[in-house]
Amino acid sequence: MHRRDLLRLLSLSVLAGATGCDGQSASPRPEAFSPQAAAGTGFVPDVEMVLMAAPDEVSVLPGAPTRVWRFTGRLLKGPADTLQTLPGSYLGPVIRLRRGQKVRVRFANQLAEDSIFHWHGMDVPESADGHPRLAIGRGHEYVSEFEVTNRAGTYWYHPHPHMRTGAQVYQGMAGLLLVQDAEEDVLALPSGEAELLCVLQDRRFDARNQLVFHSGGMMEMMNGFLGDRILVNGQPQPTREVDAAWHRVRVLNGSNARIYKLAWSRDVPMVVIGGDGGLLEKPLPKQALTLAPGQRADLLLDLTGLAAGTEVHLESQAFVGADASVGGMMGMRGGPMMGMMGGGSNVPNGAPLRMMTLRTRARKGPAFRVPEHLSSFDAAWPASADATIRRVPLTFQRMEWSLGGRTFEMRDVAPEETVAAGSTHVWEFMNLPNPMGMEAAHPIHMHGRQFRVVDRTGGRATNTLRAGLVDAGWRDTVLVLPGETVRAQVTFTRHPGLYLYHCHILEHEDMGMMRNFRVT
Ligand SMILES: [Cu+2]
Repeated sequence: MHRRDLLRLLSLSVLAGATGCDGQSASPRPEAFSPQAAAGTGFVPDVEMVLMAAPDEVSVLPGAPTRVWRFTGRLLKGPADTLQTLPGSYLGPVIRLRRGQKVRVRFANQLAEDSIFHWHGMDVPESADGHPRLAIGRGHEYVSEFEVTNRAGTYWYHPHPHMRTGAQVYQGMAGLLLVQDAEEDVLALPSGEAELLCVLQDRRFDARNQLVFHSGGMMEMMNGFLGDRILVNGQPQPTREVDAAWHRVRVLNGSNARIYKLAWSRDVPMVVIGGDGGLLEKPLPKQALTLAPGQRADLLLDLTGLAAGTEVHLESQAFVGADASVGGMMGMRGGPMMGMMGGGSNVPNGAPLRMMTLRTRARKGPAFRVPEHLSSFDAAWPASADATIRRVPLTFQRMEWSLGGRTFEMRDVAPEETVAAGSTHVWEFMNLPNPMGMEAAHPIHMHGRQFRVVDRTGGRATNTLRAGLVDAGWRDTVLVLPGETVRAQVTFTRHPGLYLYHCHILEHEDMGMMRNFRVT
């Protein structure tokens, strides 16, 4: 027996003992698959940590604490600032990694149900990608190992078990992963107190401050779950005292289904410097920024020149709910049928929101000038003339959302879903009209490598989310509005194995709007 296997067995028995777990409640791993073996021998990590998923209680609203499920981290090896706890938040630790680091993560599941988690946006080996067939039961540990090859950017991690992703993320299971590299270092972007991390999520609470999730009602599955309170890092409408200085604001839409149209109050411009997969070529000023579930935005914010005590709010501007959510012949476009069908939230998609307040102090920050040029990596994107073209209709059929005419089967891979490692494809995500009028905006996420948006055609010119879309730069999640076709060019990972692509409205994903692709 290898030493590592012995250690693993020991840690399992320790975990089982710690919870009084008798071992019978722990379900066996559904497939013989050894991440240790897959990662190969001789892997010497620069960073090693335990990420434990377990029930906990946190204070969210005044009064009783809220029961959540959350990740907690413990660093075993690596730089001391690798893990950062967000104060007062149910979110998992912020993990800071550098490009080139070798990382080993020991995922310990102390939840009452199976789980596994995914490094969203990261190009990692199959064994570290969090496919639902790899979910482990309570008391078990899953070891994943990978080298950080992604460029600097804002990534994240969240569970990915079969049909339970929405529920587990909703209970609190998510965290940020920030990658740094030399290209980003050169820019000396605002950091420390001047770097604001904002994870946007919506939740519903009962009278005892406990989370209320959907009941599986038809409209909530069709639309995706919408809460009626917006939380930033797990807190409702937080206010932060900040210097009258430049800030870097990194935003993740970690909501199950809600789309935001982000803007600052006081007409403070939104300066976008990065997206899902790192920095853009140059700063992009926007009036408002559409951010769909799963997507990230990297922003610069100029608060210099503001008098002490000035408040700037992060808002979501109003948009037409039907531009994002399900329509249909049954009069469900926000009509009276909505409530009867279990539409649920009294804060529909598109309702204007105030999410966070920044209040300036008298103190000024260090001088900063926005770089004219951010990244040459971004400019070097070659549009491929000989890419393999594949059409992927997004449709509503047989009362299900589907991808390419199919829904998720644990190991099923269609011929057109089999791709050669390192090959370049253009996948055309076609959000097709449905005879019943059932249509929705779908944020389509591909695991593995980041992709580029080649173009976006069709749809309604009047769609109120369209002006806020940012398709520039490297993306892993792209919002396809009703009637649109988005062409995405991807060069697949060099790691062989089974990966996923899916809608990141988590209720759609859990309903089966997800498929495997196999890299050969
Ligand atoms: Cu969807």
